[in-house]
Amino acid sequence: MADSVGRPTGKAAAGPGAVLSTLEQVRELGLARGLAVLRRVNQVDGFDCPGCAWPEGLPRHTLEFCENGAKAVAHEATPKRITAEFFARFSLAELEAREDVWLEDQGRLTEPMWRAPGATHYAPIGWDAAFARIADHLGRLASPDEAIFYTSGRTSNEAAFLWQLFARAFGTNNLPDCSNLCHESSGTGLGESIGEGKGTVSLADFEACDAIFVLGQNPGSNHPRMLTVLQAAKRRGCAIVSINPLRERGLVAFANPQEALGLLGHGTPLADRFVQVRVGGDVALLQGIAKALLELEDAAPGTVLDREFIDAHTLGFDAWRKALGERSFDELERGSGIPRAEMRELAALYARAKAVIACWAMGLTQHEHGVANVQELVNLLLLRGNISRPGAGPCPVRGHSNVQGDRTMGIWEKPTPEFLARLGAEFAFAPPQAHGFDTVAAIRALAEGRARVFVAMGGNFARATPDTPHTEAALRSAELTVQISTKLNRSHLVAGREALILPALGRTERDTQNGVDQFVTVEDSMRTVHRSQGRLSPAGADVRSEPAIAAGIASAVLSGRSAIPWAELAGDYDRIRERIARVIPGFEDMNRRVREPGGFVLPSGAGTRAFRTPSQRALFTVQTPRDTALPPGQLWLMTIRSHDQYNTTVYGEADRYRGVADRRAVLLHPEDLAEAGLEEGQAVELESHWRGETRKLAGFRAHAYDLPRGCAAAYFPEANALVPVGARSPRSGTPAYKSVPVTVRPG
Ligand SMILES: Nc1nc2c(c(=O)[nH]1)N[C@H]1C(S)=C(S)[C@@H](COP(=O)(O)OP(=O)(O)OC[C@H]3O[C@@H](n4cnc5c(=O)[nH]c(N)nc54)[C@H](O)[C@@H]3O)O[C@H]1N2
Ligand SMILES: Nc1nc2c(c(=O)[nH]1)N[C@H]1C(S)=C(S)[C@@H](COP(=O)(O)OP(=O)(O)OC[C@H]3O[C@@H](n4cnc5c(=O)[nH]c(N)nc54)[C@H](O)[C@@H]3O)O[C@H]1N2
Ligand SMILES: [Mo]
Repeated sequence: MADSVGRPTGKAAAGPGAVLSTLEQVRELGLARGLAVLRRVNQVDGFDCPGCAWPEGLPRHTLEFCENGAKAVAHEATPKRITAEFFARFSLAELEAREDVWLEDQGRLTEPMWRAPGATHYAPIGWDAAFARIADHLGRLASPDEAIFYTSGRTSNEAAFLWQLFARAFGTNNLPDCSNLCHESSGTGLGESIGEGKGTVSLADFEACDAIFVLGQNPGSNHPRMLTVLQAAKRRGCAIVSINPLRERGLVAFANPQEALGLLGHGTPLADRFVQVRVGGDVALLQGIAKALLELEDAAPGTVLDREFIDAHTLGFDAWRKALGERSFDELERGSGIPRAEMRELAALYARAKAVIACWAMGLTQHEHGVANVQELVNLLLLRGNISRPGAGPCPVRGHSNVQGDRTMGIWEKPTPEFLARLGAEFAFAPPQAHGFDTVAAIRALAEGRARVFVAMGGNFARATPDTPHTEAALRSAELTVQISTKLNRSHLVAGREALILPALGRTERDTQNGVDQFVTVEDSMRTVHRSQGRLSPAGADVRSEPAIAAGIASAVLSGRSAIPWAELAGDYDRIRERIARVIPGFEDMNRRVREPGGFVLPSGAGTRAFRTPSQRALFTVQTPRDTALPPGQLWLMTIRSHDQYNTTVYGEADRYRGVADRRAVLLHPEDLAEAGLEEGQAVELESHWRGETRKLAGFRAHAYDLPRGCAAAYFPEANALVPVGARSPRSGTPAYKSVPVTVRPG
C-alpha cells in the first residue's frame, strides 16, 4: 500500500485485504448463494469471469478468481431488483441527479421499459411492443447508416455473431465497440507489423521466458490473476520490468492469496526493475533501449541481434536503423525522462534474456501516438526474434472478458472483404461494403444529426466515451436510444427523445431456450475459445438473453425482408455455432471442440512465423517519438482506473492500493504541486487544452504523489469531460485518454 505521496504503507497487493474484501463483496448475496456462485467462476463447467480477459490455465484452481472478479460477479448476482415501480417513482431528471454509485446499487433491471417521446418517466412496455418501436424507427430512416449498433465487451460470441449479422442484414457496418476505446491501437499496430491484430503468446510461454516487460499496465488492480503467473515466472528466475509513470502496487509488493504466506500479507516484489517513464514517453524510451542495443551489437557483432530472423522473416530493418541513427540520446532522454545509463541497463537486460514477452495495456494504447507505442515495441521484439518461439512474443492484455471474441465474431466497423463475402454466402445476402462509424465517429454523427438511432448491446456509452457534455448532448439528440443492459447506468438517463431499456441476462445466470439449458462461448486474451455457463436463476422472469434480444430485434426489423431463421438460431445456440464454424476461419467443428475441457485455441499465423502481411514478413516500422514538451504550467494528465471500480461501475470511493481516499483527486509530483501554488489536499479546478479549445472541471482535490515531473493522474470516468472527442490516435481512432494537457489551479 502507498500513502497519498506514494510511500509504501506496508500492505501488499492481493493478500489478506483482498481476501476480506472478496468475502465482503459476496456477503450481500447470502453466504450459500455467494459461495455457490464463486465456486463456478472460471471452472471448466462454470461461467467465464466477467472481470477481465486474462486466461485460465489447466488444471484449474478450486477458486479461479480474484478480489475484483468477485466484485464483478457479486454486482451482477446481487439480489436487489429494479422494477416498474422504481421508474414510476423516479423521473429521469431525478435519476440523473443521483450519483453513478447509487444507480448501480439499485440492482438488476428486470422489465423492458419505454420512455415515450419526451416523457418525464420510463414506463413498462412488452417485449414485442419494444421491438416494434425499434422497427418503426429503423424503418423510417433515410439510410441504414443513420443507425448505430454499439457493443461492449462482455457480450458472448453467440450474441455478438447474431448482433453483427443483424446490423449487416439491416444494411450498415456501423458497429462501434468498446475496443475502439481500448486496444484498437494494439489491433491496428500489430495488424500492420505482424499481420494480425492479436497477441501471439500463450500461458505456456510465461513458463519459458527469461524476461517479461510490463508496459502501461496495472495488473494488481485490473488483471490480478496475471500476478500469480508473474510470481511463478519470477521464482524461476525470470526478470520482470515495469515501465510506468506510477509504481503500481501489485508489481511492487504481491502477496499471493492462494498461498499461506500470502495470506499473512508478506508481499514479495515482483518487478525487478521499475522504469518511471514520463506519460507519453514510451516511444522515446523504447528507441533509447533499441539504440543502446545496437551499440552492444556493434561492440560484439553477431551476438546481440538475431540476424537470421531479421533477414528471413522481416522487412524494413535498414530503414528503421537509419531513422534511429538520426535520433540523439539527448532527445530520447528528454522525451522519456529516462537517463541513457538506464536505457543501456535495460538494453543489457533485454540482450541477456533468451526469450522475452512484452505485455501492455491502456498506458500504451490510449494516446494520439498509441499505434506508434505498439509498433516501436514490436520493433524491439523483432530485433532479437522475440516472436513465434517458446517464451517470446507480444501480449496485449485485453480488458473486457470477451472483447477479443466480439471482434473475431465481426463486431467491427471496418470488416474485411473476405469476412463479408463469407457472411454473405452463408446467409444469402449482400452485406454492405462501406466502412461504418467507430465510437468517436458515432458520437460525431449523432451530434451532427447524421445518425438518429443508437442501440447499445451492453456498456455505458455516455460515461465511457470522451468529452462528457458533448457526448451527452449527442445522445440526447437521437430520435431513439436503446440500451440492452443488466444494471442501471448513466446511459439510460442520457436518453434520446424516445428510449428503451431492455433487461439482459448476465454470465452468472441460467439461460434456457425452448426448455433446454444453453451455454455460450468466449475468447480470452490468448486466443482460447471456451464455454461459459451460468447456473443462478435469472434476475427476473421477463429478462431475456442477449442472443434472444438480438434475434427479437432482427425479426421485428427485418420482418419479411430476411430469410435468416432468427428464432431458430436463438432457440438453440448450437445452431448459431454451426454458422460461426462455417463463416469464421479457425472455428471449424466448433460445437464439438468447444465441448472439450478448456475449449480450443485459435491459430495464429504470426505465432508460426507465417506472418499474414502482404509480404508475409514482419515489418520494422519507423516511428516518431512524441514531443512531450508542454507550455509552462501544463501537465500531461492520464485518466486511469482505481482499484475499486470496473470501468464506469464504481464500487467504492477509495483506491486502496494507491492509498488515495477520494475519486475526484488529481495526483501530481510534489514540486509541480508547489509550483502551481497548491497545498496538499487543496480544492482545485482542472482545465484541459486542445487546439485552442479549453474544457474545465471543478470540484477536485490535488495530492502530491510519486509521479514524474510534468505528469498528472485522475480517475476515469470522472475526468472524461476533460478529454476532447477529437483528441485521438489518427490511425486507430482510440481517444487520447492517457495524454490530456491540463492546468491545475486553485478552485
Ligand atoms: N478491476 C478491474 N479490472 C479491469 C477493469 C476495471 O476497470 N477494473 N477494466 C478492464 C478493461 S476494459 C481494461 S482495458 C483493462 C485496463 O487495464 P490497465 O490498462 O491496467 O488500466 P488503466 O487504469 O487504464 O491503467 C493503465 C496503466 O498505464 C499507466 N500509464 C498511463 N500512461 C502511460 C504512459 O504514457 N506510458 C506508460 N508506460 N504507462 C502509462 C498507468 O499508470 C496505469 O498503470 O482492465 C480490465 N480489468
Ligand atoms: N477516461 C477514460 N475513459 C475510458 C477508459 C480510460 O482508461 N480512461 N477506458 C476505456 C475502456 S478500456 C473501455 S473497455 C471502455 C468501457 O466502456 P463500456 O464497455 O461501454 O463500459 P462498462 O463500464 O464496461 O459498461 C458497464 C455496463 O454494462 C452493462 N453490462 C454489464 N454486464 C453486461 C452483460 O453481460 N450484458 C449486457 N447487455 N450488459 C451488461 C451494465 O449495464 C453496466 O452498467 O471505457 C473506456 N473509457
Ligand atoms: Mo477496455
